[in-house]
Amino acid sequence: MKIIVAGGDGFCGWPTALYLSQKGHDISIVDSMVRRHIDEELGSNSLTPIATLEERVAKWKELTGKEIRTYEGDLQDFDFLKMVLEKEQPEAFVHYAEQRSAPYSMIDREHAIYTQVNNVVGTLNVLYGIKDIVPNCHLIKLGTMGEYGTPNIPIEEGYLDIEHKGRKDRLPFPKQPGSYYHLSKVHDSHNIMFACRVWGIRATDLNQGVVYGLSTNETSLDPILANRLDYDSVFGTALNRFIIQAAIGHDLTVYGKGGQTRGFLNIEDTVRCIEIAAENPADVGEFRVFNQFTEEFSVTELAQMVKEAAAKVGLSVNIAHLENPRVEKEEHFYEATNTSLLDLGLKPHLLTEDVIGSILKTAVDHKDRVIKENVLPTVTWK
Ligand code: NAD
Ligand code: USQ
Repeated sequence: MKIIVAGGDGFCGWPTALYLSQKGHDISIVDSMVRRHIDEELGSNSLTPIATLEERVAKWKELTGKEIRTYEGDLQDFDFLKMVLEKEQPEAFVHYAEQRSAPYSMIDREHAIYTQVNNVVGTLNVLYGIKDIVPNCHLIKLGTMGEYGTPNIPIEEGYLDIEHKGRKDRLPFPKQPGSYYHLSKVHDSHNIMFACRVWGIRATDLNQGVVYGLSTNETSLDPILANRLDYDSVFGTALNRFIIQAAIGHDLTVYGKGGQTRGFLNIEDTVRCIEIAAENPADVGEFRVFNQFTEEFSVTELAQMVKEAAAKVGLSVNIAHLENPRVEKEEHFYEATNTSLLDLGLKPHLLTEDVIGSILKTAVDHKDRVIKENVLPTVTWK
C-alpha cells in the first residue's frame, strides 16, 4: 500500500514508518520538525542521540534497499499538504503529527492555543485534503485513551449503547479529558466523525494509551536508526520516565497518591496496530474507534515494577510521592475495553521485568545525556 506517515520523525512515527516499509509498503514521511524545535525551546533532549531525518532514511536505504520519501512541512499549510497528497496519492494516511504533551499544553495561554490550533487545524486540513484529492484514502488518526478521562463506568470503544426515557441509541462515549492537549484530540474526533458522516470519508480513530519502550526490530538495526526517548517532565511519559529515573538514581516521581490508572502498550505493539488498521480499512463513511492499549496499570504499580527490576541489576531506587502538579483523580475506577485490535490479530508484547530491564539498559548506556533539572515537574495545571 502507499502510506503517508505524518509525524514520521517522532517517537511513534519513526518506528512505524520503518516497520511498514520493512513489511513492503511504500512509505513517505511528512513532518514539520517542530518536535525537535520544542526540544530547543524547553532546553531538553532525547535520552538517545537521534540522527537527522535525512540521515535516518539514507541509512535505512543503505541497509535495506528500501526508499522512504520525506516531505518537510506543516499540516497547517494546506498548499503544502495538497502538493504531497497530489504527488503521493496515498491509500492510507497515518496521522501522528500533533503536539502530544499534556504538560506542554498547560504551560500557559500561548501553549494551550498553539496545541489546539496545531492539532485541530492540521487535522481539518487532512480531512479537506482527503475529501478533495484522495477521497478513498483511509485516515488512521491517533487519538488518545485520555479523551474518555476516568469515568465511574467501564469505557467502551468509542460508542455507548444507552437507553434514555424509553428510547435507545448508540452514541459517542462521553469525553472528560484532563488537559488542553487531550481536549484537542476530542475536538479532532468530533471533526473526523462529522467528515465521515457528511462526506463519506473512511476513518479509524486509534485511542492509544501511554506508549513505553523505544526500540523495534527496525530501529535496533543501527544507531542512526535509533528512536527518540523522552524523559523530561514535559514530554517524558510515566513508565519511560521511571526507568530513566532509576538509571540516574533519582527518586521515582509518582504524582500524588499514585492510584492514577491508564492503559499502556509497548511501542512494538503501536507499530503493529497501525499495520492492522491499514490492512483492515474502515468502510466508506465509517468513523471507527479502537482503543489501542494492551494492559492497565496504576502509576504506583509501575513504580513498584521498576524498583524491583532495577534491584535485579543492583540499582537501589526510592519511590517518592510528589505533590501532584496536575488536577486529576488519584484513586478511581478504571476498566476499558480493548478487544477490537486483539480480534483483528494483535498479539501483545506484555510488560515484564525483562522488558523493563532492556529499556533500563539503554537508559544506563545514555545516562550521561540526562539534563537533571528537567526531571522534576515544573508545569502545574492551576
Ligand atoms: P512526537 O512529538 O514524538 O511526534 C510527533 C511528530 O509530529 C513530531 O515529529 C513533530 O515534529 C510532528 N508534528 C507535530 N505537529 C505537526 C504539524 N502541524 N505538521 C507536521 N508535523 C507535525 O509524538 P509521539 O509520541 O510520536 O506521538 C504521536 C501521536 O500519537 C500523537 O498524535 C500523540 O497524541 C499520539 N499518542 C502518543 C502517545 C505516547 O505515549 N507517546 C500515546 C497516545 C497517543
Ligand atoms: N505521572 C506520574 N509521574 C510522572 C509522570 C506522570 O505520576 O512522572 C502520572 C500522571 O499524573 C498521569 C499518568 O501518570 O496520571 C500519565 O501521565 P503521562 O505523562 O505518562 O501521560 P499523559 O500525560 O496522559 O500523556 C501521554 C502522552 C499523550 C497520550 C497519553 C495517552 O504524552 O500523547 O495521549 O499519554 S493517555 O494517558 O491514555 O491519555
